[in-house]
Amino acid sequence: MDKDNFLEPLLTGDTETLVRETQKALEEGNGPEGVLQEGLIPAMGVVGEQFRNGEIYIPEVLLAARSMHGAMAVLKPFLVRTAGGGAGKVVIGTVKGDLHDIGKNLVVMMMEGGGYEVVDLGADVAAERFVEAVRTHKPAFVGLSALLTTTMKEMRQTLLALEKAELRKSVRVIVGGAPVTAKFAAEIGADGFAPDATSVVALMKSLG
Ligand code: B1M
Repeated sequence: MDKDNFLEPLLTGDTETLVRETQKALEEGNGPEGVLQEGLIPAMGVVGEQFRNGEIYIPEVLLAARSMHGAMAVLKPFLVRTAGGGAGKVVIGTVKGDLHDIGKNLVVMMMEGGGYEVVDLGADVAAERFVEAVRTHKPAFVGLSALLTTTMKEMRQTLLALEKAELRKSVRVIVGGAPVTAKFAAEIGADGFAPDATSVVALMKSLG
């Protein structure tokens, strides 16, 4: 599979072509996780590089994000095979001040595929909203995503808020997102870190 097949439609926001390329890759026998890891995510990485280098601007990145959502909708039925949520409940969101939700949405799909019932709070979620959701839904896990170095601190705030509400011991908190590391996760006292969506379920199973 060639990531360049996905790059051009991503860069031009051509959702129709991106969806077609995604379907074609599946029809050629590539698994949905392969299409993500070897095609769509590396292509999105190039979008990020071009943005960092000033070759493209926010409107192009927004178009790419919109097209990426279209491609993810094609993959979703293949990733979310297990119904019922028998494995337990998860509350997840992208932390306050952070609007990036593509990676978090992929993580949600993988969790659902792993049999978890997911309460997705969306993006830009304040610590208090996580606390409230834990009170309401009584999940086994809380998942926090951050894509900006400036919003990583909100993960710590969320953990502190859970602690203050005396809910910290009732949940396992897992964190992830491009700038997040295992070291950072340990520093803020999270229970686990997953570098990508495909390793999330294994991490959760290992935490029990
Ligand atoms: Co923004 N952005 N962005 N952006 N954006 C990045 C993150 C950036 C690296 C681009 C760059 O400079 N090269 C940079 C961050 C720099 C930094 O802090 N280190 C950046 C910036 C600077 C910004 C703005 C500040 C730009 C501006 O306004 N000047 C702004 C901030 C807005 C805000 O959030 N307040 C901004 C805005 C945007 C858009 C809105 C235009 C758009 C987001 C649209 C959306 O998500 N709906 C956007 C996008 C698309 C990107 C890039 C290009 C792509 C992100 C993405 O979707 N990647 C990104 C560059 C890049 O990452 N290459 C960039 C694909 C996705 C599948 O990967 O999200 O990493 P990722 O998720 C992975 C893992 O991280 C992990 O699993 C996922 C799947 O494998 N994972 C978890 C994620 N969450 C997890 C949770 C877990 C476990 C694993 O457990 C709970």
